[in-house]
Amino acid sequence: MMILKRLLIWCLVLVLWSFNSWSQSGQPLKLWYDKPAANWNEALPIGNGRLAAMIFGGTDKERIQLNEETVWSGEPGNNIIDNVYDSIQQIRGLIFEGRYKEAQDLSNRAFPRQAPKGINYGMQYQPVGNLTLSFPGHENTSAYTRELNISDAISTVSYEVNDITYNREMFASLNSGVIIMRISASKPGSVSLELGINTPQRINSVSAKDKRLILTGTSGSSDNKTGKVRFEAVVHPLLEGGKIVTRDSTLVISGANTVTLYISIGTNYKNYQDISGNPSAIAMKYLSAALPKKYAADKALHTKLYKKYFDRVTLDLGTTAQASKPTNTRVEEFSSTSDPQLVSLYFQFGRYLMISGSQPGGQPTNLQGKWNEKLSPPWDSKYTININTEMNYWPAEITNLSELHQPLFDMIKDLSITGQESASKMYHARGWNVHHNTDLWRITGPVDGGFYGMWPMGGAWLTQHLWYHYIHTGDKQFLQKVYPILKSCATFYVDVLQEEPTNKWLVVAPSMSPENSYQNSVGISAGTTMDNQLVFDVFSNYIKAAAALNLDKNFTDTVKMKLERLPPMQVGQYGQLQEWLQDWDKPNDRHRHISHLYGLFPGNQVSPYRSPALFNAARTSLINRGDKSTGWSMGWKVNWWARLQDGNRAYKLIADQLTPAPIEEKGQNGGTYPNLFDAHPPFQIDGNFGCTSGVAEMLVQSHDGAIHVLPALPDVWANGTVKGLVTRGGFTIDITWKDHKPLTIKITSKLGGNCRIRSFDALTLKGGKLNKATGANTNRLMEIAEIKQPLISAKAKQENVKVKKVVEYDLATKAGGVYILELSAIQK
Ligand code: FUC
Repeated sequence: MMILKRLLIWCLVLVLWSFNSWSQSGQPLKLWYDKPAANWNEALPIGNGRLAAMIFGGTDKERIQLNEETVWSGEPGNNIIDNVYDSIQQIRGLIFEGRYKEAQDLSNRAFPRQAPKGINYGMQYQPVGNLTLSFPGHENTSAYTRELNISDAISTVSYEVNDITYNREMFASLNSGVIIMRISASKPGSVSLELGINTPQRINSVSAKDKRLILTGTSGSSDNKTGKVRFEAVVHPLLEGGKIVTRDSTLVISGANTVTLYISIGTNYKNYQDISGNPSAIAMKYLSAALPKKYAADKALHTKLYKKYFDRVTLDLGTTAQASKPTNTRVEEFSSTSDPQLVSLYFQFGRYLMISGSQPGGQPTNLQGKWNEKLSPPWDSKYTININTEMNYWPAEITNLSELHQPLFDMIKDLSITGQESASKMYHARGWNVHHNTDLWRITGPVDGGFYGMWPMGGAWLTQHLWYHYIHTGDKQFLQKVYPILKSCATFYVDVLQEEPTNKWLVVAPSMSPENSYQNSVGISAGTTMDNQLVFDVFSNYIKAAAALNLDKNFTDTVKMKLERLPPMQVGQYGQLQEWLQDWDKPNDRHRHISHLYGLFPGNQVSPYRSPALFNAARTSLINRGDKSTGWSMGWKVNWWARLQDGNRAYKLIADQLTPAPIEEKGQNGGTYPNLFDAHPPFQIDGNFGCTSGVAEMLVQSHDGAIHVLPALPDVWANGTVKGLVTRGGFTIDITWKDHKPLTIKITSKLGGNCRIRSFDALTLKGGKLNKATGANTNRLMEIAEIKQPLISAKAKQENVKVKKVVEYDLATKAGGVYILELSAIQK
């Protein structure tokens, strides 16, 4: 009896220990399932930036869907329609005369909805194909699990057949640049399978020779462009025991102890204007470098490289029993259970996707990151730069993945060259610009016609990312390198701004508030709020950059003069932040784009402390637009509610995001697929990144002249720890909080300089004295540009939202210094 009692106590201790160990940060974070994927939205993504794959985890039939980031339809070349300057001038005239419908009609004629002859509206990101594996006799299995461990970026499948346990381990190696799968079994000599490869690409060939599978193909053609990206995928199995037989187009392996598959892919793409590469040589280069490496060593190095990024940030919001359930069940049950660990998993999954999808030297993540099975994916899986591409990169700086921002910077550099054609031909302006879409070939002209495409602001928004990188890293060399791009972007707006007739403000015209309309099918306008905010940021950043580098005094003066004449923000009749120059907003407008709130996030032109009227107005606009929408729209809303310091509403949006995605892959109701991919619907990766950024913004913000710790904590996150978030000024922040109050804040200063901390609770400095903040923050990387006083409609009845009182401290830091702040004894 005694022994039984002891045993029971031990069991209890063990259960409690294992349960507790789950809740510690540092435990493996996993997506896992007890069935193979029934469709693509259940398959699991791996990637190393250049290559990407979706793993279905089938037992008798496995499919690995393959992508390579430069397989796009078409060929080099821009898409600028000739002789449109006169039409643009006429459209401007009509807008300023208030003849908006006529302006829209003319714009629709000058820029037709379908690409006119000789022009293209952007190319498609396309798949390479599928690796197929058949395991005869593996139809009926037991003890099945498949998982994606995002702590080490390895995916596994495991099951039993006839008392033999089969394991597959797979990763896209950050080390050797190939995709590797190892198949093993608990009994020697039990691995037998047939390997095949196929592609949906129309031009292709599959062959099996020298114990290798080889797939070659050419990308598709669309609009006026011929598909010219050639690719080659090579699959090379390494066997331990057993034998391999080469058939026509398959490889048959039998009786092996283990099989390790190396998948290497090359294309002829060198850069946006050069496709003279040799796909076969590139595939072979990666393969021959990978093959001699030992599997275990490659895996260890891959994991090490991955962890270098991933481990920089940990988030512990607590764990409940839900965490032990399969991931799809957790998504299904999220609204009816308490599952804070699913939020931290989802947050970290966004970081996983960035590490796996955006590596230095490669392409930036597109609408589907790098994961796409279709020849004609939704919106071509291009770069939509009136929100989606930028959203992909919101987590880059704040979640400590700064180097992975690089592919976006490279694309901006390319666009600053190709965009000179659109600036000069379409607008007779200097500098560069791009409209609302671009692709692998760096097109810069309008896409999808006058209604969607007449938005010459893509460069204005994209270049904000160059600035974010600088103010988070303080990297002057980087600033020097990108300065010409910032200057040339500012030059475009110096040239292109028009004086509007009523207030004589300088505005962009024609343009639009992305994809929204103020009259039936009429969206064309001048001086939309978002445009004004963007130009304000382009000019302000440029002025700060020129000052930091001590350059171009004369041009800076010109930019300053133009900046003075931009329109102020306006509060309209409903107390809303006006979307357009005129008070045209409708309170029942539920459009997914809420572009005029750019100034609230990611911009920093709306603050509860500096501009309370705008803060209230932005809040009213957001309330009017409602919560439920497309995935990316909800992702944006998490960030907005965080900036509005309403943690509960931000959390509500996260919960909306974590509802199961609709079966039908269309419409405007987003959610989450079983594999945690965001549903627009269909799958679109931006919502993943938007939410990841939003969670970080709920915990730390640094856009408003100070580092605000825990600015938007929801009631449900009473206790927690976050480590490794990065703020402007190069400060790394760790926070442990209890009962909604920050217990300790660890600040690591990379660059030195004044660290201004803002908190709802009084703080003390461990081992020193913490001074209350005085005057403006002397840290130039946290400088805020003064906005104009807003204009407020006489009709506006504004609700005055109570903002919680804050305390601010100044801490003089040294580069490399570590500082611990603690909750003041009076607050405990
Ligand atoms: C914009 C959005 C759509 C979609 C597309 C890719 O056009 O309005 O919702 O996200 O981009």
